[in-house]
Amino acid sequence: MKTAEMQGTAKALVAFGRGILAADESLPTIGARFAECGIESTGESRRAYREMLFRTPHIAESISGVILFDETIRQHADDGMAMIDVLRRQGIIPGIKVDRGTEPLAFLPGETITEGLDGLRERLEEYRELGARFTKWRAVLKIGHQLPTMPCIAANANLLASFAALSQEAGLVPIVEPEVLRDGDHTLSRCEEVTSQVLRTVFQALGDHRVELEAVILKPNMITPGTRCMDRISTEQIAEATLRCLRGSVPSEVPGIVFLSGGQTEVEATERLNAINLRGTAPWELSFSFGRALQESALRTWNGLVANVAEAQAAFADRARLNAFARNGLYDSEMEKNQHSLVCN
Ligand code: 5MM
Repeated sequence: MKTAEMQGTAKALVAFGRGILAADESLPTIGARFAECGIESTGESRRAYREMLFRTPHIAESISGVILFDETIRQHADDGMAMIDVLRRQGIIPGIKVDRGTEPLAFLPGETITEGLDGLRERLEEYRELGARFTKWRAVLKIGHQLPTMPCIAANANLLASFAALSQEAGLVPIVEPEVLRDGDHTLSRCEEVTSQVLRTVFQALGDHRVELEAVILKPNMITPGTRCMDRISTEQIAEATLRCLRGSVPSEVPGIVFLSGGQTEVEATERLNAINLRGTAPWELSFSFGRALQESALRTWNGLVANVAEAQAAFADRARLNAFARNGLYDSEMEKNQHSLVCN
């Protein structure tokens, strides 16, 4: 019963023409994003910002699910409705980030482990009771001189698998996010090599932990060169390398792959998602679970002011719609010119 429900949820999350909004920024991350716009980060400003996003008219046409932060799942909208019900009323599936961030790994300088397994079984029960239907856990891998190390990859893969197993035990679909960071001067092929190794290790661990792959969603990075790499790489090369990596690492039972944006610009992330979807058939749905690449224009437009809500919602709706097109391979860069809001001050 639980398995059938989870498979249905997983399919709905990666349904044709829709994708996921990652709105699960932890307090330091949302604080940094707000600070860039001069907005003070308080419980109330975070609540108002997220209510603005979730109440965007017709947003469920492009957004299938939203990943929430623990604070948000307990908050209420201006009219007293639980935030999670604002999403459900829109026809959006609520999910929850359950990891508790990263800590440095002892004796492995520059590498981190993701924490959050302690008490997770009880927290998952509570989140399901509150209405969440999927979960997310992010592991962070850094490319550098002799990095990432195998112990770091293996430790994070095992934690992702433990998280996924516990989530499914609670009837929640796990989004497994092993993010290989873009920071660095590494080449496209180095990113492909590392990401392939990470993904293979993660799927080995998921199998060892008897996780049902039909009820798992993978949230990987696209294969890109490092942010300080000087090579000129085309969108098509990125799409080709990304698909080659996924074909060699991700079992076909997985229903969907939703990319993180990882600091790409909004337009870059959309163009690359589109190119990936244009390159022929793949066994999985290929969609998005962007944070920054869905929110950047909306956040800058909102700027903490009630007066800007409608315009910010238009900016969010535009970006979500363009990514929904890209997720179907139907995006064209000309579409960027016809949006409501071309904002970024
Ligand atoms: C939205 O940011 C998420 C939370 O990150 P922190 O725990 O570090 O605050 C993050 O996991 C996000 O879901 C993914 O990294 C994708 O976001 P981007 O911005 O890379 O698309």
